[in-house]
Amino acid sequence: FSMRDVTLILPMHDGRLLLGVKKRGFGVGKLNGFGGKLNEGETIVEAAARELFEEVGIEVFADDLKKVAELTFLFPHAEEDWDQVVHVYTVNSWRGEPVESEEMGCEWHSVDEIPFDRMWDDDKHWLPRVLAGKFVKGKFSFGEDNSTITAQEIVEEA
Ligand code: 6OG
Repeated sequence: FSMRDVTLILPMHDGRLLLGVKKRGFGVGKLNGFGGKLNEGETIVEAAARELFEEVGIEVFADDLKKVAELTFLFPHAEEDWDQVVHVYTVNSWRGEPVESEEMGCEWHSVDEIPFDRMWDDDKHWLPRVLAGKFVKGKFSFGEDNSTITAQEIVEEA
């Protein structure tokens, strides 16, 4: 089997990061970037642009998406389809104003005060490096509760 590709997009403006609050599904209640699975026939950046529009109402050009990380998440205690490769992008220009959707609320946070306690356990490990301008490759395994990290590997590329 091959792991599914998923997108995660972090809109940034003026030293602040726009984060979504997931209202349902995988990771409900957590603060996170925007994104999700690919539709049939879509490229990863097309999927990223679509998810941004669907979840928070902003429109981006594919060329403005900057890939900043590639993260593999393994959930040995969950069903196999939880395992995923998350392609992470930042974007700093878009059309429209962020709006809440049925699926997602949204909040701006200063890059100096990211509320890691409200985010996935892995974020505190890779997001600070991304905010410092690094490209990060990471692999995280989660324990029986499917939310605590039991093993991790992070490689930073300049
Ligand atoms: P759906 O599969 O519900 O979208 N995602 C994660 N993001 C972070 N920061 N950490 C994780 O640690 C994550 N696992 C999944 C990818 C799920 C969304 O949540 C992200 C997608 O943007 C395990 O459609």
